[in-house]
Amino acid sequence: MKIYFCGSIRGGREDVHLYRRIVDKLQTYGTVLTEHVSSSELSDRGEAAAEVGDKFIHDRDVDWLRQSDVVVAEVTQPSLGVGYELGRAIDMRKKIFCLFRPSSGRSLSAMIRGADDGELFVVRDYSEGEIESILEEFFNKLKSMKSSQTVTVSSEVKST
Ligand code: 6IA
Repeated sequence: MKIYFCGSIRGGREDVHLYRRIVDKLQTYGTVLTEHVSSSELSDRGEAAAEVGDKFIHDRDVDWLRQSDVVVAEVTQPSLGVGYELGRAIDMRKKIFCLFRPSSGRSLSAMIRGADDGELFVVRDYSEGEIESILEEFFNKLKSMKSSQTVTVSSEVKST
């Protein structure tokens, strides 16, 4: 499974330790295309950032988004880039799971909270201690949905 993880970069790196925990857990379910988002060494001053440029970053990330099977976003720290990625992912009909911490004292954008349709786009409020268990819950549900779809498809094939 290819997983696209979204977390704030230029929007602020205060939650990077949580991004690391999320990515560690996500890696038990598949390949995380955007592992760098959780790196505490990611820096705008680095030579690598200057060399590749913003257009390269944008085009490569949109391409990864297209390739992904599921999108997981930590949305507590407001980030234009994360909001943009989520909008593009909705348009691509991706399965999206957003994580928000009410204990931050922030109020999540209505454009994210209001996009929850209980199916393809889900927003989940959580506290730090729950990270691993809510991801387990989400991926177990996803796996059982996928296997029931496979059963339906294979029985449809048999009946024709
Ligand atoms: O607006 P933001 O920078 O907070 O947007 C963060 C989101 O956009 C993340 O979920 C990433 O997937 C994507 N993104 C933004 N900047 C980068 C980046 N380098 N590299 C990869 N993905 C990015 C920016 C320069 C860096 C060396 C600091």
